[in-house]
Amino acid sequence: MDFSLSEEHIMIRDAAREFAQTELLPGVIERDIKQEFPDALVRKMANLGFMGIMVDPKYGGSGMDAISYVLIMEELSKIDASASVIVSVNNSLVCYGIEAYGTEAQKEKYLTKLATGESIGAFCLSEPEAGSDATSQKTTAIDKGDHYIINGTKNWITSGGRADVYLVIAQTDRHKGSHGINAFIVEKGTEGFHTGPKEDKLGIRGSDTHTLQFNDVKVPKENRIGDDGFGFRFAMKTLSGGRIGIAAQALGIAQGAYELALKYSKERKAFGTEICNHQAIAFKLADMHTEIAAARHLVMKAAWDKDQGNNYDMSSAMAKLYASKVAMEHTVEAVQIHGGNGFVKEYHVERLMRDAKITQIYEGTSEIQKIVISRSIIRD
Ligand code: COS
Repeated sequence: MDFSLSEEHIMIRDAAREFAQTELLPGVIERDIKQEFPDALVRKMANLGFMGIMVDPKYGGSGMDAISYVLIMEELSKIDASASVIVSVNNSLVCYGIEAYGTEAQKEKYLTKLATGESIGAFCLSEPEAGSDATSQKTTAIDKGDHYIINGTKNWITSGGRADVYLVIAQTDRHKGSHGINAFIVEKGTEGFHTGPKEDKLGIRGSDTHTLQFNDVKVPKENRIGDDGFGFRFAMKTLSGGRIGIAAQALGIAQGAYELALKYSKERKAFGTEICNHQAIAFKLADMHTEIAAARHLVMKAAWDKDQGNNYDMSSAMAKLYASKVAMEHTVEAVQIHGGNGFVKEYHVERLMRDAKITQIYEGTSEIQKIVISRSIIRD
């Protein structure tokens, strides 16, 4: 057993840390207030290889491992969770989905542009009446021989208004249940495909979240991913990797809030001493440090499972469940340590607290993670 990072991993982490400090930090408060998508920063992240971290270099990717991916995600999320979710969805849900399960033609046409950041990807599973209950897809895709016709509504879609390539999950045969679902690649601008208004969100306000409408959208058959009926398993497999990314995002949010709280507690004085010298604050810092370290171990274990070729359905669910809980609880504590200053934007922790909440909801709520974990332990 070896808990140390390799020299290469340290270099990757430090490059992401440097980028987050110098590029993401300066405008992060303003982007949050204005709900501004970081277009220029996405291009810079693409130049660093962050949009296709794990993709094979022959498709324009960086060819890194999942450990590198979580290191990058943690560093970006410490500063700007809106930027990091764009990276996470593009990497784990869209690039991975196409690389692992797409045809060679799909990879050549779509993956290279996604991995280099020339295109941005979105993953469309959630619907107004099918969020956690993902088999109850109402969006339909009717087989018309050489093409499908898609009708329906998808919502809470990350990068919904900005993406170029959309992976759309739809029902092709409702009598077959989860085996009657397929996944399709839909291009922006396809006739009948409309983007609804942008959501006004509590957190990750710099990311671009929309409802999407599909009205008789014609998609060629070669854009279906995998064999007929593979769509639900495709979504589940892809989301398992996505959950590693979101767990790392939650870890980064928690670590960012902890670092700010520690620094503040060493500077702020009350009752004649720095507040870190009061046990009420010191014990909060001890809990944060311990639980964030535990979350990091779970996140690393899930990434390691993926790199080893092990099944990571359960380890990714455990990492996301725990890291998101730690992020939520300790960002609240970071605000508390900052007192009145924690309640104003300038000190960053109120934003991290708002950003933390979504990590307990998207890519499977905490309750869904408990279903995945409990089913795995009962089955095994
Ligand atoms: N890998 C491969 N196959 C899987 C799988 C996985 N990780 N998870 C489920 N399946 C298969 C099952 O084996 C089953 O196949 P069979 O019918 O051949 O036995 C099929 O898929 C249906 O699975 P299951 O019966 O477990 O479906 P449920 O309706 O009970 O739902 C949960 C399972 C709750 C785990 C699933 O709906 C889920 O993850 N929901 C949350 C979705 C989500 O994350 N939404 C957020 C959207 S992205 S922001």
